[in-house]
Amino acid sequence: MIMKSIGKIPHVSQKCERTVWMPLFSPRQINCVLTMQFSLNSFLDYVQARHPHEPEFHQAVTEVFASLVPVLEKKPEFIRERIPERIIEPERIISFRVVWEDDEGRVHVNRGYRVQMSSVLGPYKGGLRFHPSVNQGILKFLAFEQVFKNALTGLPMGAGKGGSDFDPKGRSDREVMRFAYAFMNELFRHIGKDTDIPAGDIGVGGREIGYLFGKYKKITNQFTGVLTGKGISWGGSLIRTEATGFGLIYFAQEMLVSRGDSLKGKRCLVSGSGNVALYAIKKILEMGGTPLTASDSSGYIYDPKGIDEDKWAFLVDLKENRRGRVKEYAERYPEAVYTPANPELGYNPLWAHEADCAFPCATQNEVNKKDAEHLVAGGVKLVAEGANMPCTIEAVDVFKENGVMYAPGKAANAGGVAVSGLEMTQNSIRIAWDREEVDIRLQRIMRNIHEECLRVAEKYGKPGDYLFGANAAGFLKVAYSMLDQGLVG
Ligand code: NDP
Ligand code: 2IT
Repeated sequence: MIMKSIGKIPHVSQKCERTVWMPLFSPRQINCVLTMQFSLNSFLDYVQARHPHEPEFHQAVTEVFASLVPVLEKKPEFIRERIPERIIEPERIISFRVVWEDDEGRVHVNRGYRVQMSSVLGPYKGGLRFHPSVNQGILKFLAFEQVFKNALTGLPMGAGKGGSDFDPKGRSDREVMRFAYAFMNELFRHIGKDTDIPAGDIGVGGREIGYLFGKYKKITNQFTGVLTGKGISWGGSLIRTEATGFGLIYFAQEMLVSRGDSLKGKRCLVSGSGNVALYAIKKILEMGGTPLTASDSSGYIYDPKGIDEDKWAFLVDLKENRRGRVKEYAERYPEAVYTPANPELGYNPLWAHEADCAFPCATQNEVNKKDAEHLVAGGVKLVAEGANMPCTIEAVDVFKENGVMYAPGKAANAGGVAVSGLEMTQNSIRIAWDREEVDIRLQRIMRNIHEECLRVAEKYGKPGDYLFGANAAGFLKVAYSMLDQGLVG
């Protein structure tokens, strides 16, 4: 067995997953060890030593490779060809200075990035995040997740992620425009409709894509599908705005239907109030469920009567047009309770309400072990991730131990990038499909991802394990394609 044989190698600690790789072997010996065998602990030590100070990236790699041990055991050619080491190494990382001027004439300096992770299945594809927490490690984790997610969609897309530590909150439209222009002044030389196609993520929505696209067009003198999430009148796709949230709920519905159940009548906890959360809430309503919560970084609202169509319209106007805070929801609807965020608590009380389903749609690591225990105690039977890696590894363990159905983001939130792929197709053939056409294709893609996760999980003797199924199905597609293309793959 692979794990056992590695356990005999001296000086490679098996006690702690976070020990630093000790260079007690020559590079040739290490190469030999890695070529013949795979050990999760040794591999994670190697990742730690090679990519230090990037906890989110380590977390994402750990979660994926913990699943992949049974896959790698059956495929020695992946170890021989160093697929694990290759797949975690970005093909290219671009980091650049972004200088812009605010409305008072003050000069600001931000850092911009694009992590071009994998082009084995198609041009680099993935969002841009504008948030003060952005750093290289966070973008590497997001780009790594994107590799498997994009593979699962079945569309010809490689993977990338980018962004900046710029904080759009409280900035005027003109300030956001000047920042976006300055960002594109450098990014434009690294992207293109057949090279790398960015889109939105946290802090990057229709407004930002508009400024970025306008600047790209101006510099290059080309009107191409270089970005997705564009406005409908200038090359965007219908349903792209709704796609991630809609796709998430289509996926959850598939999960429930596979157990002879449905979303009808289900009480749902949703975090976030951005692009993903808003359209997840909308689709929960359409499916006959009751959304009970929404949040932003300042706090959350709990509406015991449920967020209905009118309240949803209020929330959309508040968030998309007025860029307000969810607190205003409770001021408008007194039956709702607003609870300010309190990080010192060590858990988020949003997840402690009684419910049937939970959809974390804000950001990474927003559901920890304690939150997961609260969800289980509150009766939640299904957790599907709208955000990327919102649940910690310990939280996922709690779901597993308690029989909670759990779908990782790389499967459940793939609807956004899937419709981005459909936007690229429409741009290429210079046609705009109607809403129904795009929605049907989105539903079909989410159904296929659901089936593929279950099929691969079943094949490896892990029926119903969506985490394993998503990681293994995504990995196998990418790994075989890398073998096909040789060492540049
Ligand atoms: P938005 O910027 O539209 O909304 C983000 C929401 O999450 C806001 O309500 C925001 O509150 C909240 N939030 C962000 N950071 C934090 C934080 N550190 N703590 C608490 N709340 C926070 O982003 P999206 O809805 O597009 O993205 C949400 C998640 O979904 C991300 O993980 C993203 O990577 C993922 N995703 C997005 C896709 C897309 O197509 N947009 C596709 C697939 C996944 P506030 O306004 O106060 O910051
Ligand atoms: O995380 C994601 O999948 C996204 N932010 C969407 C990426 C895209 O290219 O549409």
